[in-house]
Amino acid sequence: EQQSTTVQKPFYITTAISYPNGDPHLGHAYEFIATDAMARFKRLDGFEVFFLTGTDEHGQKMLQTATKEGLTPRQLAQRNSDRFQRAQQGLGISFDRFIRTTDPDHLVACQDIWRKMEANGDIYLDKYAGWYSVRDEAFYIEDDTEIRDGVRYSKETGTEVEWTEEESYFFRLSKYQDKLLELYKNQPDFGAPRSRFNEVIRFVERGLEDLSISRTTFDWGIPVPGNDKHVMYVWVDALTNYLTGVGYPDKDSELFKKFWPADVHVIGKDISRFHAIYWPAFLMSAKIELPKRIMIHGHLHNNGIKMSKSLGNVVSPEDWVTSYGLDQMRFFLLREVPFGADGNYSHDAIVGRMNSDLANNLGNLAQRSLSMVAKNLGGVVPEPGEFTDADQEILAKAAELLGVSRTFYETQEFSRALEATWAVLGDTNAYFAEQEPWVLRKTDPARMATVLYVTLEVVRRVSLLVQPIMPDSASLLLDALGQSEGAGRTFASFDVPLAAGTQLPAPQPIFPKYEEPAEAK
Ligand code: ME8
Repeated sequence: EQQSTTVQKPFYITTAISYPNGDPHLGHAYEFIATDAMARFKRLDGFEVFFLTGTDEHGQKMLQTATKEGLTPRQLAQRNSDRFQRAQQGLGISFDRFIRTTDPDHLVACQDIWRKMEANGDIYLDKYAGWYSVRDEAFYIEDDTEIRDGVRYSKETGTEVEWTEEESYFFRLSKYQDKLLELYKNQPDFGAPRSRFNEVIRFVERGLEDLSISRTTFDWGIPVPGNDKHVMYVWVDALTNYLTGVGYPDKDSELFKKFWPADVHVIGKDISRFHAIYWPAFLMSAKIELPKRIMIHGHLHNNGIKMSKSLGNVVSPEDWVTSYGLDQMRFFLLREVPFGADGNYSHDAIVGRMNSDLANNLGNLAQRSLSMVAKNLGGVVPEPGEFTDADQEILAKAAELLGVSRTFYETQEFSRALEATWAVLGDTNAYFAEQEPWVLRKTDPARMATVLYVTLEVVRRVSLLVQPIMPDSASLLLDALGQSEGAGRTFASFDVPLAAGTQLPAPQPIFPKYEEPAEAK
């Protein structure tokens, strides 16, 4: 086949690596699902995808939590990293590697990039005296802190900071201020969305101080090469995971040559500075190509209340899967909130989406057209007659959806891709109601067959396109439409119309309406 001989373009995408100092929450799930949808979309669109995710296991926060729980940091990391990996599997996350920063190859990568930055004259030994937030694993200058009730907090994140004084290696971040501003100017899409990227740019414009990049007061980290009194600052270690994942420091490896630089790092708004300032500066210093894009998503709130471990209002992703179904949850999270924005979730909001978007607009349309084909046409895809203007109009709208989706996925605007898709479903429902195929059944069976064909053809295109978001349900829909597995379900088959004569299996409802559990008040 022609398909198999074409060279696939590579696409490298990552999530942030989670701190496994607690259990995965819905905010984590949101990021995993969005990144997974992107990875799946690119695979279906003919790219060779490498999708990296994992856990960020070193640092003072992990050490503190372990001590509290009576575990060694290694035991805590092992237990909770496993939980994160299982949670990802439960969410259908199609990662290619689950990296742990305690993996042996990661130590090699970190020590290598350190030596490169050092060789470039960007690392020096001095003394750090300043404010450190263990919760954020971040250093703050005094002006960015404030005292409330005798306790000092970071103004920006509200986390407690503590005075820290120790011998430390520093990275010459100040040297990169102009180079970073130049990067932001030359590559206006380096950070997205624009509003969040602008915050980063303003921060750099205010001036950068050199960054403390090692610690001596604990040893749960990667030893600094040549001085193992020091462990690396956890963010040097954490960011380097994106290189380790594709074979660094072996720059001649197949993996590295194919996939570096990364196409997209998907991260949340609280860690944009680390990714859009420190990370490119480290890479410039080590003379490694920069990633193409940092996609900064917003945070999810429970009816306006931020979720966090310390507030005790963490929602477990598993509970969501149990209550609503995996595909329903994946759909809701990506449809409800524009990806760069903060957003709310609530039981009512997800039930609303399940019932109107999924059960009514998609599920019902598929079920009604498929069961009419089953009942009246022996379950065989009919040969359509000549298309009317109404037929052509709806078919044309559906045919545009791949291009529209590509454009929105390119910028991770999942909600807009789905909105456009559901607009066509809305039009198709209106078309179906207008055409009244159930009346045509008696008056003009040939015309009924054409209307059913057109409707199924829209459902086919939509089913192909929603695979990245709802892999299981889309697969059931494509089964119901008699579409062969594998290549028949990639976007290469988007323009291959339903073949008349295809025998379809008996239709099964795919998107049930949400019903309150019996014991609920
Ligand atoms: O920051 N809504 O790990 P982490 C949406 N280890 N996203 C949220 C969220 C919420 N309520 N809460 C957190 C770390 N996130 C570092 C990353 S990367 C080299 C190192 C997102 O477990 C958060 O923004 O605290 C981040 O992108 C991810 O979850 C992991 O957060």
